[in-house]
Amino acid sequence: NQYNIAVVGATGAVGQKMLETLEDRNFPIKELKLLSSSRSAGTNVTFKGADYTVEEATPESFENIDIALFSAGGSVSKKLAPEAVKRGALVIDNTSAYRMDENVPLVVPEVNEEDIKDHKGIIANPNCSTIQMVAALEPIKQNLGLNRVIVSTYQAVSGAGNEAADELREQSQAFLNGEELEANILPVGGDKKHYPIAFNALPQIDMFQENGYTFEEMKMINETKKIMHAPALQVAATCVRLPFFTSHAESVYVEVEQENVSVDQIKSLMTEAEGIVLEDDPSTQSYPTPLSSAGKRDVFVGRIRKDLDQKNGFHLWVVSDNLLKGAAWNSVQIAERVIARQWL
Ligand code: 11C
Repeated sequence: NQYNIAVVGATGAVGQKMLETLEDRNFPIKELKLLSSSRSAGTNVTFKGADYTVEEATPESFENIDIALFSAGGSVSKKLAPEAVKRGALVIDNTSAYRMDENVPLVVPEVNEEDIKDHKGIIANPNCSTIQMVAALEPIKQNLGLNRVIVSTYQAVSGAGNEAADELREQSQAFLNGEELEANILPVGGDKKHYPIAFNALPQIDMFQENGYTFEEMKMINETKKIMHAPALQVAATCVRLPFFTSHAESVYVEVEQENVSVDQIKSLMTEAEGIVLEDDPSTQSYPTPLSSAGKRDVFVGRIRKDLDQKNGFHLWVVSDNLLKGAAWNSVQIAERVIARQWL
């Protein structure tokens, strides 16, 4: 069987990776429609050697579409995802528009694939920093029980889109030339103040919420509980943007339920888990980094240590390509599972 696929937001950082991933996976595509906001319509894009012109997304664009992959921002998803569903398409939405909607499954296939079957036309793809963390946490929860998670992130600029990546490039050049740095986008396009990201670290990703956490931090907290079916899990997050282009890294502290757990037990769980690669050997300085994981679909885990004071506490270092497992690959993986399990 082959399917009619629409990619909404085809010219964005995630949209481009969606196309690369569909091509790499040789996804069974009958017809491909590339859509965007009016601003990027008319752009030419190549897929499997053929040229496509990106069209402006309208409700009628979704006639005869089987699966629509959305990543053109929350407002586009809010407006057009219901139109796509009305016309019979399954929407896999990579924005935060529907993630916490109780009628919408929020899915990381390695963690909660079965939730897909309850979909009512929309399946949400979680936030990138959430996806890689829950992929590593789930085998721990399943086998050892999990009470508490405290995460600090080290996130790439591409999470904030192509314009943020351009800003890092320009500021880095300017910094090395001894020029003044111009900041117009980061930490958040829509916020009042902007700070340079080049040679800097910004402890703000997305807008501040009333409780003092940023929206990115609250996404990690709320999405983790929903995906893992663990409303009582204690989760705290601090999200930080750093000056590199690809892959998010995370320092994750966990407290497990089971007593007397060893580091080797956690290492074995990571080795056996689907989609996880263990890179952890201090004797050979083996651990994952943003550069070493960029362009790969897996989640990489290293630096596993026992806490020195808390007997059930462990520290992990979790790294993954934010545009692949964090976005495009997770979405395409959901589409593959939907087809394999006949849940369309
Ligand atoms: C970032 N995690 O790195 C964000 C990007 O909710 O899908 C992903 C935003 C989202 O800025």
